[in-house]
Amino acid sequence: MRKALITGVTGQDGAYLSHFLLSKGYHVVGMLRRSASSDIIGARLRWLGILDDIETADGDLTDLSSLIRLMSEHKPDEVYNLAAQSFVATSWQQPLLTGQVTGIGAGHVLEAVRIAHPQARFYQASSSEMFGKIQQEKQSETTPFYPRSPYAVAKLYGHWMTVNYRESFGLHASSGILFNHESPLRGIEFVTRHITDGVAQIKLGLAHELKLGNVNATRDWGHAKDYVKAMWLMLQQDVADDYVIATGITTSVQNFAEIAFAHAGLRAADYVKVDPTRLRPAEVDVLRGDPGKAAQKLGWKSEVPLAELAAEMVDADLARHRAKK
Ligand code: NDP
Ligand code: GDR
Repeated sequence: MRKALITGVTGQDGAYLSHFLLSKGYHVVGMLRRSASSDIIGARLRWLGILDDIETADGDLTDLSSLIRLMSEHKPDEVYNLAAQSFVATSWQQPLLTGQVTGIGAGHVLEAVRIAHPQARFYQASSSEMFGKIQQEKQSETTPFYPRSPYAVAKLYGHWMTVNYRESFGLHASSGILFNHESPLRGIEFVTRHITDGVAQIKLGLAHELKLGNVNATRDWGHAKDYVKAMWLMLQQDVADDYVIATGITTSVQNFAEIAFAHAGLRAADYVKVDPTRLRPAEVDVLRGDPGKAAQKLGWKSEVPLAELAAEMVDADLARHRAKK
């Protein structure tokens, strides 16, 4: 039985990736950091009905010794580094912590692999945020980076360390440059989930307006369950490499809100209020990925269209709020 170690297993992608790997017959070890709320941190895994199907192990991205111990004890075939301080807006409030977790943390995992188990195949969760102030209209693996937040700067460190450890030490280390991907398990602070949760609350009479920041920003949004498959495909290749994972279509926040409200039979214009306190110190105005290399080399493509994704998210939020009522 093949064994995978996942950092960030309690997050959106960790939950979907665990589900996918279990369906492929893997033994999944999920690294958990210590929490005073251990009863709720497995909520996403529970939602997918797999909390009891994975093995959990203590560790923290900022604690190299815990990572080395994990590699030597479990000797995983595949290591997926998904853990991060992943909310861009928070990275201006906690820039150094973001650097330590999202940047240096990736270095720690690479070091643990190199020291304790260099045979493992390694996946780094890189991000389209690294393109930031875009240098090309469609961003591919060869597009120059221009990070616009402490989060993106930290992700660049993790990305280049992955490339460097592959080139320096021959590790099978791949970096997935993933564009935004969403689901009913998306954190509530991210804009799509903030919108679908707001739509559900308004529909059920629990709220009367939805505050948003920059509604003109556009993103290339796909479904998380499609994107975790791409992570796995990267580690099945004979040669490690870097891949952009995206739909190739970009949509504004405003447009996403209109789609989500319409699904609930409402008009976004009646409820959306722009709140300047939600604007960021520096914005990534537009992102649109070119998934051509992933299509050609991995045989991967995004399957779920945006309207279907938004509908699934609104329906899940409606069901959650109805259950609470
Ligand atoms: P989430 O924010 O949902 O999950 C982040 C995970 O990291 C959680 O499990 C969290 O644990 C864990 N974590 C945070 N700090 C530490 C730490 N110090 N030690 C150990 N674990 C820690 O992120 P997503 O699932 O959305 O994203 C997965 C990865 O992919 C992240 O690295 C993100 O930056 C990157 N990414 C995401 C994209 C997206 O659109 N979703 C696009 C491109 C990249 P806890 O539950 O305890 O807080
Ligand atoms: P992003 O996701 O920063 O792209 O990072 P987020 O959903 O937070 O923002 C997307 C865009 O929407 C604009 N926006 C708002 N954002 C939030 N959160 N709340 C609002 O009310 C709001 N109004 C407008 C933002 O300004 C931005 O332009 C996500 C994370 O998952 C990262 O970890 C990942 O690397 C990238 O996607 C790819």
